[in-house]
Amino acid sequence: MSGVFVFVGLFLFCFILRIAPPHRTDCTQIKTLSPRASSGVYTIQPNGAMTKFKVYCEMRPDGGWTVFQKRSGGAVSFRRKWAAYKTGFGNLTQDHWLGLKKIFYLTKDKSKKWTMRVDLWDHEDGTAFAEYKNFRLGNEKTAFKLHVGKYRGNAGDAIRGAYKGTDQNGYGFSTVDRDNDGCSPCIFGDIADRACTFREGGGWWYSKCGSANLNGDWHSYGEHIGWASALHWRTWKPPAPYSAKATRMMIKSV
Ligand SMILES: [Ca+2]
Repeated sequence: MSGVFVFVGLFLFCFILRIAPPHRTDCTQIKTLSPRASSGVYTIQPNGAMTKFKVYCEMRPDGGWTVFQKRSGGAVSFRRKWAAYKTGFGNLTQDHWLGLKKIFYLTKDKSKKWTMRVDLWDHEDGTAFAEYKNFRLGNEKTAFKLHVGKYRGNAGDAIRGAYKGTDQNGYGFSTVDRDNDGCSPCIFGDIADRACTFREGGGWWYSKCGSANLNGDWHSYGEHIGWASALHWRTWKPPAPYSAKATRMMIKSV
């Protein structure tokens, strides 16, 4: 008789496992499981993350993308310290930075490979993009070191840089209160800077400053050319520093 109960119990246990929804690890998985899922805010818990957190998912025909940076105006300041860049700030449905720790948790899962996409919008109704294979961040001990693989796109590979010796791939993150930028000092013409954040404001994977920084101050049309601190992708619109009207950075697992 007890054998029957064990059998029924096992059957029920397996049944519950079958119908329990798998926990959501990232936007790509959500889109794969629910192909008609729409763009919006979802709660996820990547494998290896201690807690759940919310992200904005950009659902596109090529998959679900987890957004980690969005700029579209000056309402949210990106002049923030290490602690803010680590945990994230802003409003997920509007301008925000998801947080280095969350990006780290997403990309530390070695069973997945990640593509990072940068979308840029200019002030003249133009757009451009850059995609990088094998994107991941190191842990906090490495200052969330940036790793990117092969580039493709039409915005140029600003992470590897428009100038020699400014490759941001393999560099740690810097903020006004955490200097990992490789300048001690850097010489720009007749100016010597010890920290890129003095010029650029927001946090980034600066490498002797370099050619990419989408976390500087936002500038409106008419004020969008020539500022050191702005939304730069120098391979896109050289040579004068051009500040994008809007930007988005996001990742997709493959
Ligand atoms: Ca420095």
